[in-house]
Amino acid sequence: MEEIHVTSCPLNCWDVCGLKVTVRDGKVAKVDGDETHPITQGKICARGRMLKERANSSERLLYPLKKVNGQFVRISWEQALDEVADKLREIKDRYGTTAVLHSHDYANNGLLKNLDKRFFNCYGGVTELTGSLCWGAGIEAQTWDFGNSYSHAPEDIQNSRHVVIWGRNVARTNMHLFQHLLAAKKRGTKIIVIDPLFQQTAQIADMYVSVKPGMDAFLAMGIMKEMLRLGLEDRVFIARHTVGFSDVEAMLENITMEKMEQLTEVDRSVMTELAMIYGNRPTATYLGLGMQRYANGGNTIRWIDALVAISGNVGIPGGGANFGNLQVGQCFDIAALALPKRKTASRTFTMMKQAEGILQAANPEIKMIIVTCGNPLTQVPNTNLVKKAFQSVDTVVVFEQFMTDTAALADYVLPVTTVFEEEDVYYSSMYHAYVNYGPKLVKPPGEAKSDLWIWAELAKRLGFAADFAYTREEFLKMGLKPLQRHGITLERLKKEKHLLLPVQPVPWSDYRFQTPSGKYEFTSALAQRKGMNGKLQIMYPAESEIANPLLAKKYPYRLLTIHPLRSNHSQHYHLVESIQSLKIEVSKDVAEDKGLAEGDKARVFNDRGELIGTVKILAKAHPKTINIDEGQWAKFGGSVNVLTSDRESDNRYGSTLYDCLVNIEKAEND
Ligand SMILES: Nc1nc2c(c(=O)[nH]1)N[C@H]1C(S)=C(S)[C@@H](COP(=O)(O)OP(=O)(O)OC[C@H]3O[C@@H](n4cnc5c(=O)[nH]c(N)nc54)[C@H](O)[C@@H]3O)O[C@H]1N2
Ligand SMILES: Nc1nc2c(c(=O)[nH]1)N[C@H]1C(S)=C(S)[C@@H](COP(=O)(O)OP(=O)(O)OC[C@H]3O[C@@H](n4cnc5c(=O)[nH]c(N)nc54)[C@H](O)[C@@H]3O)O[C@H]1N2
Ligand code: SF4
Ligand SMILES: [Mo]
Repeated sequence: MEEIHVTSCPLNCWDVCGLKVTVRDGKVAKVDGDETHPITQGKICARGRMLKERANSSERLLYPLKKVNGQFVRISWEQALDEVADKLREIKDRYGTTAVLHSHDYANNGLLKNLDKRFFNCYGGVTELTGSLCWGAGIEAQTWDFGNSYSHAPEDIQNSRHVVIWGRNVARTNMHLFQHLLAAKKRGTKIIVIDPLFQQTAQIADMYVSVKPGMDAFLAMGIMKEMLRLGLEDRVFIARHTVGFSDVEAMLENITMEKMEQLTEVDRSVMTELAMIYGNRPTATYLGLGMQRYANGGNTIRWIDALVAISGNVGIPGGGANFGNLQVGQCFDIAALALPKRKTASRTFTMMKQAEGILQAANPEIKMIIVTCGNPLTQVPNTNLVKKAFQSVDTVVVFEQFMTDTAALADYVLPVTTVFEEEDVYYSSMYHAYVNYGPKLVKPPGEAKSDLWIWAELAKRLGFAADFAYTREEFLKMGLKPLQRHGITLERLKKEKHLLLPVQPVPWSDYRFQTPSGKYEFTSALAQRKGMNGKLQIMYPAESEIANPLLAKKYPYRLLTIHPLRSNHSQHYHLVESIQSLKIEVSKDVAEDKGLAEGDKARVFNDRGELIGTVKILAKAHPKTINIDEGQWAKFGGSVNVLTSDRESDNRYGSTLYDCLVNIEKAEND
């Protein structure tokens, strides 16, 4: 029997595609795009198609596992749940609930994945992770500037005269924006790409700017200085809707164009041209996550926001400083699902510094880690420290679909369902504002269970069964409740498969900003309330010639660790043979300096660790730049995070994954 169903891609991605899944004899036989989805229109990427392989793989975890004398042995669910619950009870009695750490990330965009928080809050409140490896620095920066991080609707790009793609690898990571760019280009819209690596998106650009990694704030400043010199700024917007502009002017007066050319390695003429582009409204800016993963990352995003603001591109069709689109997630009642008021104790570590947090925790020490929707051993910076920290804890419990590097370290591994094996609704606060319905299409293999089932079973054993005595449908309705008055219900969603959420297609068009002053804040009151300098600043990456010349002498090359093409983070490597090795991409000058040829084995190293891989020479990349894609498994060459730093960004909410100096040398071919 064959049936075709419409559902959603659950992967952590800009696009949240509508999928069309063929089910044959109770198994997923094919994953295609849903042509009726207004944004994604039937086009999906290989990662989405591979959800079939993820579901059907012979490597799926099928039974609960317990480590005994260093080896995993199969145990029953009854035993697994009883033992984990007993430990949770004992920890609560002896040390307090914050002796448990919940380590997680955003592996699945399902609404019901928020029920993990409900479990931990009802348990009493555990040590939670704050900030984000992904976009934390930029979200906080936009919150200081606008009061929130909102993007324009995808179709609004039709109103843009120019589109600036700033540090976003669109063709690889955001394929439907790439489709829009191709269409915009046909209409005559000018496309500008600012990126130290010349990627596929740059190939279609009318103008490509290669910037020195981590120095984008100086580029934005150079453009602004030229804009003010040429009188291209929007004085009406600045006067009516902003505060702190005189601080910006003062800052720009004190820095010369020559200095900015030198810092960015971008010619002044390019800055002048960009000033004219920004002045010739509307210009849309699509910021990626690239330039905010530095120690100065929040400040960088703030300078780019400031450029968008002074050029009058805020709140107008075709404009925008498009970074996150938090208005999407804000449509749902997450608190009704998570019950934050139920916790009576709390402690936080930042996502970046979870390893240090674990190793240094006192009163109470961390006695147990529960990992869900995340693979910290490959994805969190400073892998060697993460490994040490996780190994130091008595009990590590991992809910997983596969035996990842993190699962391999665990004491208990609990097998969970994949997307087509459970019902949920999916959305992402990164790009478009459609919510997609995802029905349960097939039975899970072996004894795999949903995360929700596990939480409910543990809750029963810990005395708060009532908090989980709801059906999936009831939980979904809880989360969707605020949407009812907009006519968005679970029933309609089931019928129509995707619905547009009530968000603003052109944010800030009413100029009512969510900042303390109600205006766009060049100088942030919120930052000042948090005890930080609210002014825009001159800041450098932490691992740079300027900030740390000694380190730069020892490790003269900048390492980027961008997202892989064929895998969503670590989720596909084990399923695609051709990517099961470590590729080291180097700019031409690095290859020349070090006598490296294409295909050579090389060793990349710094004080935190080392990796060995195969050299690929990049035809066009900023000098002194190396890239190793993130997400690789230990058995296929190792995660690049053995090299990255766990330092937090300037505003403390983001990572500094791309702020990393290394050296490279030829390794012996084996
Ligand atoms: N194929 C694929 N797609 C994905 C994902 C995936 O793993 N694989 N992951 C999804 C997720 S979770 C996310 S967060 C998004 C991320 O989407 P992107 O923001 O596109 O992510 P990155 O891979 O970090 O690429 C950022 C770009 O910034 C550039 N860059 C690095 N440093 C700098 C700098 O200092 N200045 C400037 N101007 N540019 C810089 C890099 O060269 C790269 O081209 O992608 C999503 N889509
Ligand atoms: N060096 C470097 N490091 C990075 C990045 C980078 O660009 N460079 N990118 C960062 C970014 S943007 C992000 S978002 C993070 C992502 O970090 P993670 O979210 O930790 O990365 P994933 O590889 O997606 O791992 C998620 C794990 O969750 C499992 N999983 C999937 N669905 C479910 C589910 O429904 N339930 C449970 N229990 N498990 C599930 C998968 O099998 C997978 O092993 O990585 C960050 N790390
Ligand atoms: S990974 Fe992203 S682009 Fe690919 S199918 Fe899923 S949502 Fe679409
Ligand atoms: Mo991310």
